Amino acid sequence: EEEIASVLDPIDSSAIASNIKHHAEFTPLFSPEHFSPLKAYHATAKSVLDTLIMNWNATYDYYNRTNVKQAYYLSMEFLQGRALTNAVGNLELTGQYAEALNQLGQNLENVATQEPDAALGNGGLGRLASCFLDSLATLNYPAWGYGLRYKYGLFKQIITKDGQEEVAENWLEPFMTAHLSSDGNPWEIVRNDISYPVKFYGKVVEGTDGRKHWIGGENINAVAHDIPIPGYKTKTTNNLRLWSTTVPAKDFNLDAFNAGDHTRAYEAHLNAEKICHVLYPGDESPEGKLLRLKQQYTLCSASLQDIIAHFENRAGNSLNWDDFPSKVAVQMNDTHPTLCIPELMRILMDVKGLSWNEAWSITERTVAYTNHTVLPEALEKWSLDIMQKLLPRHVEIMETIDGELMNTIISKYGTADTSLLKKKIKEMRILDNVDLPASIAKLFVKPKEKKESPSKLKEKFLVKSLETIVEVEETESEAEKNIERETVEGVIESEEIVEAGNEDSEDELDPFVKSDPKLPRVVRMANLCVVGGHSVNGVAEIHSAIVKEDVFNGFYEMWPTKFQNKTNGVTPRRWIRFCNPESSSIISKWIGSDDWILNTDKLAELKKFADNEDLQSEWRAAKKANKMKVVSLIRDKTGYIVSPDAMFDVQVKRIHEYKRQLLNILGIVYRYKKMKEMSAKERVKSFVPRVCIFGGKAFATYIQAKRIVKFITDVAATVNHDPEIGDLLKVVFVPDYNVSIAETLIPASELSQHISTAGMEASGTSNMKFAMNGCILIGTLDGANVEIREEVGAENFFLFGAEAHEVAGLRKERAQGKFVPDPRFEEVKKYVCSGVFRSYFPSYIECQKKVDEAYRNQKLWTRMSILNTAGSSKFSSDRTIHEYAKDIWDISPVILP
Ligand code: 26R
Repeated sequence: EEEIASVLDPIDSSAIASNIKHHAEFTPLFSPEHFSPLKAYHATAKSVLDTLIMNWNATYDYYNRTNVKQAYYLSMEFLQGRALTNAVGNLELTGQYAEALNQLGQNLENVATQEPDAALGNGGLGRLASCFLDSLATLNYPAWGYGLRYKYGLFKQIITKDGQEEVAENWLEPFMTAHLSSDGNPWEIVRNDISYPVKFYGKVVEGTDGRKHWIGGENINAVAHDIPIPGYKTKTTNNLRLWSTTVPAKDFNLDAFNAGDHTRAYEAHLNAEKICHVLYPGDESPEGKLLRLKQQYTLCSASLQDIIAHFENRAGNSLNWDDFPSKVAVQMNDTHPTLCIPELMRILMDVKGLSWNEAWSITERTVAYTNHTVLPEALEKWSLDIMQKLLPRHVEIMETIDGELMNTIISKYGTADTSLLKKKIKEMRILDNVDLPASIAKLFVKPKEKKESPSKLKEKFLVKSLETIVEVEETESEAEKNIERETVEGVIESEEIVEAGNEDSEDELDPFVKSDPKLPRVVRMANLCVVGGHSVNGVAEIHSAIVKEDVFNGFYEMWPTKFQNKTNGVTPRRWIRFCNPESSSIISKWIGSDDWILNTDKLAELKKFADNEDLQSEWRAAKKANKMKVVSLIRDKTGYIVSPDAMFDVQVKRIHEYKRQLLNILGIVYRYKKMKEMSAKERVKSFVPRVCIFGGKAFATYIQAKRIVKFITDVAATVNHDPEIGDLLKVVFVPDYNVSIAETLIPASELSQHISTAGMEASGTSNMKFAMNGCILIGTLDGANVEIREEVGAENFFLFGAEAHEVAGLRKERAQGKFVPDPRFEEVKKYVCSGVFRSYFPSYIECQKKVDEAYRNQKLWTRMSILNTAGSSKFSSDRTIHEYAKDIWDISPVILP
C-alpha cells in the first residue's frame, strides 16, 4: 500500500530535488561546486515555501469567500523557533525532502540546523502563542496571529566566569550575510501592498459633524510581513502577520536633505523604524518605557485596521456593524494588547460614526483577555501622563469607561455603606490615583456636624426673623418692616452662598476622591481588560482560581460568568513527533498507528504496556539515543564531558526567584557536601550518578537572577573538576537556552524540575513537554503541575513542599520569628554563606532521596516514564484550542474543498 501511495504521490523526491536545485540556481552567488549546508537550507526553505504559499492563498480565499467568523490572536511575542523541520513535517514530506537532499549530497537534519531561531518572545507566553498557531492551523480553525516583526529578538546569552552577559542578536543576519535574499528571512512575505497609518501625540478636536477627531503629531506606517503557518496533515495554512514600522513616504524631509542636513532628513525614518527594532526582554518585570507603549499601540492599531478592513470587504454591500462580533473574535495575550479596547472604540465612534453605546456593545462582545501571571510586579501599569501625551483620544475614552465602571460598582453596592463602596472603587478602578469625576465625588462628602438643607435653613431663619418682626410690629411702620424683611432674606441668601461654598471646599471632601500628588497617576491595564472584554481566563485550574478569588475578586463578584479557565497546552507535533522521532516511532508501533499525533488521547493506550519488557527496553534505548545527542551538545557548548549513563536532571526556564533555581542548586550543594563526607565506596552506594543541567536567561537588570546564574556556574566549576566525584555528579549550565536547545534537551531528560513556590507559576508549559517525552517531574502543587500529577498519577510524580493556601501562613510565621530552619538547611547555608532560605528545603531534600531510590529500580523508573507519556494527552494545545474556539471565540473548523 505504501508503495502504491508513493508511486501515486506527485511530489516525489527527485521532483523535490530539482525544485531545490532550481531555487539554488536562482540564488545570487550560488556555485554548484560549493553547495554549502547554508545555501542548501535556503534553497530548501524556498522550495517548501512554494507549497506553503499555494495553500496559504487557497485558505485565505476560502475564508474570504465563505465569510466565516475568524479569531485573531494578538500577542507582543511569538517564540516560533525554527520553521523548516516543522513545515516539511506538517506537509508530511519529511521522507521526500530528506531523500532529495541526499541526492544533492546534503543531509536534512544538518541543513535544518542552519536556520537561526526566531526568538521574538521571552518565554512561556510567547511559546504558547506559537503552539496555538500550530494547533489552530492543524484543527482547521479560521484564525490569524498578529504581532510585531522585531529586528532584534531576545538577546543572546553568553556565560563567562563573571556570569551572564547579553549580546544583541540580529536573528535575520545569517540570512543576509549569506547574500541569499535582500531582506533575509525566507519564511516571510513582505507585503508592501498592505500598510496602515499609525499616529501618536497630537490633539483631539471636535468636528462639525459632532464627532471627535484625533489629529496625530507623529505619523508612521505599519507594513505587513506574512508568515505562513501550515497545519499538520491539512491544506489549511493560516497566517502570522507581523508589523514593521516605517515612515510614510510623504514625510521624508526632502527640504532638510537638500539643505545638507541629512541627520534631520532621516530623523523621522529612524524614529519610525526604531519602534520595531527590539523585543523588550522584560519577563515578569515591567519596562515602563515610552517606546514599549508605542510598540503596543502599533500592534493594536495596525491589527484592528486590518481586521476591520477584512470585515468591510467580506460584508460587501451588506455592511452592518452590529454583525462585527459574529465575524470577529480578538484574543489579547496578556495585557500587552489592551489598547485594542480604546482603539476599537475610537475607530467605531470617530471614524465609523457609531454611538458610544453601539461601539461599547461591539467592543465588549469582540475582545477577550488571557491573564498569564499574578505576580504584582508583572501587572502592567502605565503612567496616565505619558499615555495622555501619546494617545490623547484613548485617554478620553478610558476616562469614560472608568466612569461607567464606577457607576456599575455604585449600582451594585449602593451608597449606604460608603466604606465598602470606597474599597470596591479603589480596588477596581481603571485609573488609579486619579481624581473622581464630580458626579461621583459628591457621594463622598463628609457629613457636617448638623447638616440641614439650605432651603430648610432659610425657612427656619425666616420664621425666627418674622417672629422678631412681629414682636416689634407695634412699634414700627409698615415700611420699616419691609426693609427689615429684605435684610433678613439678604442675610439668609449670603449664608446660603457660604454654605454651598463649604460643601465644595476641600476639607469637606473625603480625601479619597482626590489624587495624591506624591503618587503617580496610572492606568491599570488588567482592569481595563477585565471591564472591556467578555471573557477573562487563567491558564491552569489553580491559577484561574487565584484570578477569581484573589487578583480580580471584585470583578468576579460583579461578573462571575466572565471568568474561565483554559489550561495551557503544547503542540505534540513540535514537542513529540519532530523533536523526538525515536520515541515517536516506538509509540506509533505499540499503539498501532500514528493517530496519536492528532488525537493525543490515544497515548493512553500505552498504559497497558507500561510493564512490558520489550517496550521498556525500546523505551530506554530511545532515551539513551537522545541522551547521546545532549552529551555532544554539552561538550560543544560548555566543554564538559558528561556520562550518558547518569540520570539527566534538568531545569530550563527563565531565571527568576519564584522559579527557585536557587533551591535546586542548594540541593546540589547539599548532595555534594554529603558525598565529600563519605568514603568512595559509601558514596557510590548512597548516590545515583546525576548530570544536573540548567538553562535560561536572566533579565539584564535583574541582579538577583544574575547572581543565581553566577552561583550555578561557580558550583559547576568546583564540582565538575573534583576528581573524587567523577561521574557521580556533574553540574552544567547550557548557555543561550532557546526553542532549539529545548527540542534537544527535553527528549533526553529523565527528571525535570518545576519547583516554584506554590501560587506563583501561572501554568508552566515545559512541564507538559517533559511529561510527554517520558520525563518524570519533581515539583510543587503549582500551575499545571497539579493537573499533570492528576493525569499521570500521583505515584508517577515527585511532589514536595507547601500548598498554595499554606504559603501566606508560613510567611507570617517567619515574619513573627516563629520559623525554625531545618538543621540540614542551616548546614548548607553556612557552607555557601548564602543569606537566602526556604522552608521547602527539607521536603525537597527528602524528595530528591526518593528520586534516587526510584531511579535505581530501572523497571520502575521506565514504567513511570511510560506512564508520564501515556498520561500527558490532556496537555496538547489541540485540546486547549478547541476550548477557546468553543467557549470564548465561537468559531468552527473550516475544511477547504
Ligand atoms: C509587562 C511585562 C513586564 C511582562 C510581564 C510578564 C512581559 C512579559 C511577561 C511574561 C509573562 C506574562 C509570562 O510569560 N507568563 C507565563 O505565561 C506562560 C503561558 O501561559 C505560563 O505557562 C507561565 O507560568 C507564565 O509565567
